[in-house]
Amino acid sequence: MNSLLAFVTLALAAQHVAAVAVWGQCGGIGYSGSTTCDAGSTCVVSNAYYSQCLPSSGGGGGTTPPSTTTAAPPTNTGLSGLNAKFTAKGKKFWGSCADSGTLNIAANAAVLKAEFGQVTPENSMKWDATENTRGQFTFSGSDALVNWATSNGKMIRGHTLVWHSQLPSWVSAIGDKATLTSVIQNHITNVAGRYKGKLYAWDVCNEIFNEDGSLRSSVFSNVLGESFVTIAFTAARATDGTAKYLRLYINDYNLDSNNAKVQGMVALVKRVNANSKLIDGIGTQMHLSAGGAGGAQAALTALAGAGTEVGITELDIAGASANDYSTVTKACLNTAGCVAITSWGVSDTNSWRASSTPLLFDANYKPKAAYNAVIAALA
Ligand code: 9MR
Repeated sequence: MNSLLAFVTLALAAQHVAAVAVWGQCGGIGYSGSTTCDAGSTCVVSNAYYSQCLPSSGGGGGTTPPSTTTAAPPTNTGLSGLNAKFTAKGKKFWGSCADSGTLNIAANAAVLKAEFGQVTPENSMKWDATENTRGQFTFSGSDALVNWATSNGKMIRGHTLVWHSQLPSWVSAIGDKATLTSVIQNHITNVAGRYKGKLYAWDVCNEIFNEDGSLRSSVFSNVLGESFVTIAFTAARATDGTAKYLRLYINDYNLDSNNAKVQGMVALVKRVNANSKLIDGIGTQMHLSAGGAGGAQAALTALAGAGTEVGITELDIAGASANDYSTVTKACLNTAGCVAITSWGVSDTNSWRASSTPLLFDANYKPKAAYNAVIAALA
């Protein structure tokens, strides 16, 4: 079928998409389904990325939403609607990492549904999870995350395509440019391709810098030099090239003040984008130590100077002081280029650094003082 015929066929098919049932998605950036709701319900915009068929006033469509919708915050639990308050300030979402293990904890899922607008797979989209053996792809964990997010109206940040860690040894053993180039391209084509049209962003490259701003030694930089960045971003763009909303990110840690690593990041993004704009966003993970938020504003301002959007992608703060969380929240609010925040988990009990209790919710999934400080900063 030639492309014109394919387009016409698709357009005709789109005209015959059935109306959306009450509580279903009916619009939003990246959504391609029907925008017509069943009788008795109306398509209402939740945010730029999600519209939902809600019962029209006066009846129809049932009385209670299924548990898979973006429910209003439960009452009497101390919850205030974190994501709703953050998006009301013009930001895209306040998200959290997740995966099957945490999605299957009912209390955790309830908080995610009520309070967060986006999920990032904590581990399930990494190279060791998706292509542990060359050419054999496994998507069980990542499909579960994507299906949960889609049915609950949450945006998704893909994490991550090219990273030196959680990388199978067969990739690390590659020694020639041609093989490594095609292995990177094949990995990205398959993994990003599977979720085409469904993700808000991809962390295409993760943690590629040393602390002094130079390129970290890895199989990617050792074999290909800096060109692996362009190879990876070009492959990701080609995989999902028509999705105008898809943001391709470069992501790293210790970008927490205007330091040498920030400078190296900004310089690389400008260098790569000087040829053609491949990199849409810089992710600063922000795994902070206690009292470590003081440089956040300077870091965000410097990163935004690269000319891309900036996201705080893995926020957690040892001790979770109200002051630190408030400082980070205000720094993002105060930086036009800072578009979103993702917490690296909901409850301390499931955190990769649980012993430092760095998150907004305690081991009982109850909001902490840090949560209240964030809500106060969003007032
Ligand atoms: O939170 C993730 C943890 O479950 C894994 O064991 C770990 C393995 O490397 O990765 C953690 O997530 C990391 C993220 O993918 C990249 N930035 C640092 C995060 C914390 O280590």
